[in-house]
Amino acid sequence: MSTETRFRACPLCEAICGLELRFDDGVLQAIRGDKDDPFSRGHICPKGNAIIDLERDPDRLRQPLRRRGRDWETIGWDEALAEAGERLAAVQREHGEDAVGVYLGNPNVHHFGHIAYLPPLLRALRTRNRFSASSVDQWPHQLVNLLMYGHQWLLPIPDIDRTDYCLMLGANPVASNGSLMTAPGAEKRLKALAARGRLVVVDPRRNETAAIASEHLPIRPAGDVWFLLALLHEMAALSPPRVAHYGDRLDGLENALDAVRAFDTIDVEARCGIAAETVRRIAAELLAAPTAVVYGRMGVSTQRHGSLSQWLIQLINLFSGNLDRPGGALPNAPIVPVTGPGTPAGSRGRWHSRVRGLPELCGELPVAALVEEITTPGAGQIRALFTCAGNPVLSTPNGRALDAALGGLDFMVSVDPYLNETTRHAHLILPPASALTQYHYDVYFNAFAVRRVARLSVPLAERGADERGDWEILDGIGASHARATEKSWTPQSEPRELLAQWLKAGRSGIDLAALEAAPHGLDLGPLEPSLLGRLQTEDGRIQCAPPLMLDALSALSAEPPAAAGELRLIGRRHVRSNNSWMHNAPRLIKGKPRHHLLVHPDDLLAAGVDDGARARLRSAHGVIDVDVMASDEVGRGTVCLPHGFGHQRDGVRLAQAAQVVGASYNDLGDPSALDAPSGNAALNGLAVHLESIAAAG
Ligand SMILES: Nc1nc2c(c(=O)[nH]1)N[C@H]1C(S)=C(S)[C@@H](COP(=O)(O)OP(=O)(O)OC[C@H]3O[C@@H](n4cnc5c(=O)[nH]c(N)nc54)[C@H](O)[C@@H]3O)O[C@H]1N2
Ligand SMILES: Nc1nc2c(c(=O)[nH]1)N[C@H]1C(S)=C(S)[C@@H](COP(=O)(O)OP(=O)(O)OC[C@H]3O[C@@H](n4cnc5c(=O)[nH]c(N)nc54)[C@H](O)[C@@H]3O)O[C@H]1N2
Ligand code: SF4
Ligand SMILES: [Mo]
Repeated sequence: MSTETRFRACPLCEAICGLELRFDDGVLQAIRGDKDDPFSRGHICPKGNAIIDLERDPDRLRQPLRRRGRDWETIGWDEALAEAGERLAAVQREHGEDAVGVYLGNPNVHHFGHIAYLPPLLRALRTRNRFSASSVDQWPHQLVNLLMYGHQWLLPIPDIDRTDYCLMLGANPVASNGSLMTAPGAEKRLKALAARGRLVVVDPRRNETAAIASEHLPIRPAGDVWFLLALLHEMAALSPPRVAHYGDRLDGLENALDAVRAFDTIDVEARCGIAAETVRRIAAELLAAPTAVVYGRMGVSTQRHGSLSQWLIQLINLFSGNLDRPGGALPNAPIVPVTGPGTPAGSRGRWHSRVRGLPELCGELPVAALVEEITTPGAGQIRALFTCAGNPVLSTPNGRALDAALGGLDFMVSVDPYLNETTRHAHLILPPASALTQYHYDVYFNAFAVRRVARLSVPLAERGADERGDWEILDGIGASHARATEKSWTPQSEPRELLAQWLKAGRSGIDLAALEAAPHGLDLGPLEPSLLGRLQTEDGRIQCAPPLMLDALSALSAEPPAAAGELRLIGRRHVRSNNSWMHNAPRLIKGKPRHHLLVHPDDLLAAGVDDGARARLRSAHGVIDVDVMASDEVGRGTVCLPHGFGHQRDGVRLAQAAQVVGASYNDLGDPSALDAPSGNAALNGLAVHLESIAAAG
């Protein structure tokens, strides 16, 4: 038997851990964390090991599938790619360019083949009906970066390895491994932080990160904007802004502070459940710490006031002098730049969605509007859909309605290795070859990392002759669409050559040869201040008081306080789940079930539902049946359910996942619940009603 050990970065989550993979006679047998990766230092989670399951999965598609009524037939690549391009072009010829919609899911950003080869295809499709998982995720961050710093990816990263004090809201890196904060082995890093200084977690649930933190402050779902307003207000009462080192590069700070001061009579405890004196103490602690950083993530962004909250977080870091300062929040300076000349800075409102008139953000429309754009007749109606690495039926609000709407499309093509809840509606499924056969470089996650790092992943095996790499599929669709529309199509170089070009353009001095010579990756040092020199706003200053934020803030004053006795739904992630798509991996689904709705015991009593019973959960938009579990991790008024379940649907080819019980959170989702400035979906904080099945009738 021949045994070989090879290395690459994990393609599954933002932590980009280095992996050591053992192949026996060419077959992947074992995976460990790569202890020589200077960034991840041997860390691996159960999902990393589950790559073995993905490689062996008999349900994984390897050749194109074409629908034949209720059945599927396997077809060759040339035929499949030709048909994909031709049918998209045919719909556009008849109904206009916007009649083709696009949905891009989360894994796109995990594969160089997608990062580099999607943009030319999207340019060729010329549709304004572009949607992605960004609008159920980080849009508020992109919008606030754009408004304040002039570029969607001038993103200050919390310097968690060096800070003395971290206030963390709506994030659970111990389960999720950091997000817009690439930090492999986040748990170890945060434990070190808590030992060195203080880690305060603000979250409606005592999550896994709160369990290792110095302190947990339970907050009412979607109450963050009130907490952050009160916090900045208290800071401003305690100290003048510590902003001398920004010189004349600040614009509008006093305006912003005046707008915050206008909220001086708010009853913060009534609004968010955190007492005023606690807010005062946290303000003092933030100002007293030698270095401090506030970080807010998913739980903050996917709620009604996501953008306001992210704006206030930037202002708080700025006010305390910790923006663009070691130990605070600083943008990374990656060797393949995602900001600066030639990169899309971002935009808002260049066009609007047809039905609801929602503004475009950074070239896309809110995915919460996708259903109505498919089902509402008229010029510009979406009649064909291209999905790539996405499962919007389980991931976006109003998933059940989307499930139905997809069935009515004239044509749908999905680039995806699985026949799942979404792709079951496709006419063509184009499955990419394993990531292990592809070149990869983490263009985005190196840019979001808490250190300056770089790591190249080279193919560890050859793809099969009857398989295609992701980049080949995307290029192939573009070429056939161009043929069908009689346009020219210039294929890009192959991934290795393309990456070499990008590295050269980045002028870091690190070229492909240097990356190839460092199979475990390069550590280029800690984050360094660079924001002021990279601002892309028109006047080159930080815009502290963008009119869009000031308007949203004044609208907030009219919002009524939460009604007593209502239940608000929030989500959670588990280290053995990955959004909606890894429940087909046997090693991830074994053990106790993880789909339960967590309910405070008093709320169970009030609802007349027994611990462990199946009960009915209702929102204004849907009904699901859930298994409940009494838990004091959540306070009264908060119930908690993971997303990404709900696999029991006709025609899905996921033998393992089909046995995983649990309903889809997003079947309850309200497509009109948005963070208004960005259009991001307000997934968290949804009002729900719980009752026993018997009472529901
Ligand atoms: N209620 C609720 N909803 C949420 C969230 C939440 O916290 N709560 N989180 C939101 C967030 S943050 C996100 S990012 C979205 C995710 O939303 P999506 O990206 O739509 O969903 P995923 O579950 O990540 O689905 C990934 C899809 O990509 C496919 N795939 C996996 N690997 C590859 C590959 O290598 N190539 C290709 N072509 N396809 C691949 C999978 O089979 C699957 O179909 O969900 C959002 N939805
Ligand atoms: N194991 C695993 N890892 C993952 C993923 C996965 O599915 N599984 N998904 C990946 C993806 S796509 C992403 S975007 C990241 C997300 O990574 P994180 O941003 O860390 O997201 P979550 O782990 O969902 O944690 C969100 C927290 O927000 C809390 N929360 C909900 N509502 C509110 C609120 O109103 N206010 C406050 N303050 N908190 C609230 C929830 O209780 C939860 O603890 O994780 C990535 N990593
Ligand atoms: S933490 Fe993320 S990157 Fe690391 S092994 Fe797990 S899934 Fe892969
Ligand atoms: Mo995400």
